[in-house]
Amino acid sequence: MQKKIEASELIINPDGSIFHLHLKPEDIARDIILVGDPGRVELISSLFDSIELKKANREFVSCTGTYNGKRLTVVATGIGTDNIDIVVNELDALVNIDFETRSVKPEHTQLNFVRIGTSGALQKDLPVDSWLLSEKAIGFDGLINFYARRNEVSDLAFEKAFTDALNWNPLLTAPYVVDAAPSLLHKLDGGKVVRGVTISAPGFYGPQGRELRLDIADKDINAKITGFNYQDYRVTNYEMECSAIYGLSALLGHQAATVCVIIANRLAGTASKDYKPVMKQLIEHVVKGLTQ
Ligand code: R1P
Repeated sequence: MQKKIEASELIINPDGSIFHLHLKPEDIARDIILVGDPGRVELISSLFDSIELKKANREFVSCTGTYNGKRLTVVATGIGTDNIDIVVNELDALVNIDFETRSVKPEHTQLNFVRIGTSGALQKDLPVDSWLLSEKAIGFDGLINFYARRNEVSDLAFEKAFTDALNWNPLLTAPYVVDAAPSLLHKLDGGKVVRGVTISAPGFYGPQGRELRLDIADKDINAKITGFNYQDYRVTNYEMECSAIYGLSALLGHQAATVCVIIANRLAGTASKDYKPVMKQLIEHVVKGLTQ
């Protein structure tokens, strides 16, 4: 007999939907596209053959429909790994917890998560408007460190090589290194896609080495990251959600991948004037890859 999850731990709204996402168990597909920007949900769902439902609460805007006859759900996460903790745990609960008995279902349902985002490049040869598929993610955010079995889903040798090479500042959270699902990477290859290793930072400015009016603690951190190599890997880009999606998916038994449009190159000092047309092309590439 599975233990009952109390009302304080899993909050279900009066209409039977889950606390933040306002979605019910029957509302979501097994293939789920995650985007940061709520406006991107409209762009993706405009490609659907049919729309089944739209829901919104705070920044969590969702739409379920079909593309080429296959059911897909799009969910806007807003910015940051703290939001990913909410989104991935609630989507998992919708399929793997029985809302009537408030217990974990005996049969596990696996979800496929593909994040489509925007990102800044840390290598010279990744120009603005290129597409970056994250084989691995390095979490500067610390989210996965709160969960048991953290070491089981992390690349501990990579973590050690990285923290040694950067002479890691002990005041910062210990970074974790987690992998994408190979089957999803395979589906998303092709087109302009380049594979790489992505850092998810817990902020846009200081945590990604940007200085406006505030100096950062380690002025060499981005140069050290760009020059870091481990086996055949190099670190390619910064964004703010990928690590938590990979880490939670691995812990919960789901598949995940992230592909981003590079909208800034931090070495060249350049930024895209209008990344929206390239984002539309990337979205078409992803929905085709996911539904083939
Ligand atoms: C910062 O501007 C936001 O853009 C990137 C970062 O990860 C962060 O969420 O992703 P999205 O374009 O998905 O929002």
